[in-house]
Amino acid sequence: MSDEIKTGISRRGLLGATAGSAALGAFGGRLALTGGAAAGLAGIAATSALAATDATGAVAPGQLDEFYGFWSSGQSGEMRILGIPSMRELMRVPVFNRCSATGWGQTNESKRIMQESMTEKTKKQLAANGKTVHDNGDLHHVHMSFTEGKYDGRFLFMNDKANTRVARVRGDVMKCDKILEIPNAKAIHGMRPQKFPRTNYVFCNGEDEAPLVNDGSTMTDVSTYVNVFTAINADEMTVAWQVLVSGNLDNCDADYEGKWAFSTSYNSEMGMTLSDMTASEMDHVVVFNIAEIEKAIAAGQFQELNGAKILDGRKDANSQFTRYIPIANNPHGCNMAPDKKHLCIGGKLSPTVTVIDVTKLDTIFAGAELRSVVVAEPELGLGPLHTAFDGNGNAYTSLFLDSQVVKWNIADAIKAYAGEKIDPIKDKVDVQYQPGHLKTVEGETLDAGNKWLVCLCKFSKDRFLNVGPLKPENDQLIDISGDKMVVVHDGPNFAEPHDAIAVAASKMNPLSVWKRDDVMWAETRKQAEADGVNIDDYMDTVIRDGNKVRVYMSSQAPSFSLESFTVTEGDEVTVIITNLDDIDDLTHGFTMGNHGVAMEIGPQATSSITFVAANAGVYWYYCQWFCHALHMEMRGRMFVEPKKA
Ligand code: CUK
Ligand code: CUA
Ligand code: CA
Repeated sequence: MSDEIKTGISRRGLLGATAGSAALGAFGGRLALTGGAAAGLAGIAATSALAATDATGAVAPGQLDEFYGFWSSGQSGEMRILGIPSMRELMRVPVFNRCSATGWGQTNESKRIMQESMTEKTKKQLAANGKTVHDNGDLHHVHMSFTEGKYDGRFLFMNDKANTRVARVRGDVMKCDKILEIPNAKAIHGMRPQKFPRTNYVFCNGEDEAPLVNDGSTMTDVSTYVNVFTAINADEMTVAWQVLVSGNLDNCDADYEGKWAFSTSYNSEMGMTLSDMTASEMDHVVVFNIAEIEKAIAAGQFQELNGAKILDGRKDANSQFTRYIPIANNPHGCNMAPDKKHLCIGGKLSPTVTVIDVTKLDTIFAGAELRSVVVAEPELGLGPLHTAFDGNGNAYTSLFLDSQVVKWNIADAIKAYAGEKIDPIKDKVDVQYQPGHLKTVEGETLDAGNKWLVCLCKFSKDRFLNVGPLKPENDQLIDISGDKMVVVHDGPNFAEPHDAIAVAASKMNPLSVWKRDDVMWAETRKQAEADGVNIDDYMDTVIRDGNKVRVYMSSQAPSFSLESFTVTEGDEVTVIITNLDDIDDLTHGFTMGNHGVAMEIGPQATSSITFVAANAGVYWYYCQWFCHALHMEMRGRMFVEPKKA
């Protein structure tokens, strides 16, 4: 297989079998635009595809990737967009972090999003430290919205473990539009959108245990500690409901019928130390019964705490909201197969993956023995964390301790569990090193692909030039189209992608130029209207409002409409800019020298930023986004007059 790919041309490729047909699919969309007879098209497609992508996943200059890869970035707090199979980084989308280039976390538009759902406690905590927004986040999981089990391109959702938040990024502009701080829960970790009938909910796991009323009355009385599972209303980005659980929550997923959500727990012991957390033989996976929960919410059987409707799904409550299926101690990954039937739980401390048949889950709510829904438990290797799937019934599990990916067949694992003499393991490949998540293209959807697997390794050690004690991670591309898996590409990446998804390019259609009526600056528009300024047109107006000054200007390459403006020492200055350029890729910026102020203004966008002019003097502002041959000249002066005595 790999030999065929290496030569670039093979009988198989030209005939459009396995490898060739995958490539054909990739380029069919674009070539279709050129018209022509079907036979001719197929021929062209095969040639172009072979020229554009070689066996290492390299995509030739000028050629486009077949898939968008949406990457988490862990403690960097942003979402990244990579091309697959090239593994080229295409964009960074700031979400929980602050961004020097775009002004995310500084512009009024982004601060509104970051502050919108902040709890009073968080506001107090930030204010006490001289801040108005968080500077950091810990973004582990990025997932796209679904319609009927397939990606629909509308939204991407992502967690922040550090500050207990969930954010949403719009698929049309690739900017964050909502950040929700989740009340009652602590440390949102596992997070998944509902897959069917569409993403009405985003399910979120609170990983850390804390007293439900966390007011400082006790640390030692662990019986007051709880963990909270949250369903977010995905359209509104509000909390729909919460369920109290026994044990903590790690990773989660949802089924393909819209009936269930699942969460792994590594601390059923409710231990507070490492030895306590690993004390039991078994932990569990929690099954959430969505219909029963919705019924109870509709019937008003909830308690309200900090604005959220909470149900008690702990073991002692004996509710119909949850079931706790015993799993070998300290499981981790929670991955639903695209066969709509099998849920795979990574053993982590156990060398096994536990396979649960979700079509049998009704029986355990009717009293059947909890482990009766386990249909396979293949022994795969050391440290199984996460599992990905292709469209042929195979699963790929990362083995953290073995530094390997193991390919196994789900049907064979089920037969083996039933006593048949059959080895479900089909192949193992070394990866470099210590893999966490791994992803096939669209493998968490009904469109699961059979060509590429991305493996996100936590260590890179000797794989790259030494850049000091802090090394990059290593995202590896693996060709899974043949019987043997082949690692074809190393992709160094900065801290620290946990997870990624791949979405067919044909499912995404982002804008190149903003629409003028975008909600992103709706609040800014209101203020401008009150000031009698039309932000959709040329503007060069300075409004004085006590010690608040609002400076309205337009940008059009290579100049700002205002070459200078004047304020008084101590004024609170808001600069509002509309970029009147409406050309692809013509972004301007606004940086105020020596004021720590910078923002991006995309084509046809409006952005605003507020700062206090503390020192009298002349200050240049300039466009920091290269936009024109005279980009350096795109600048102007702010004069700060001394305060009159
Ligand atoms: S977790 Cu990082 S490797 Cu946060 Cu999805 Cu498993
Ligand atoms: Cu405008 Cu550079
Ligand atoms: Ca445990």
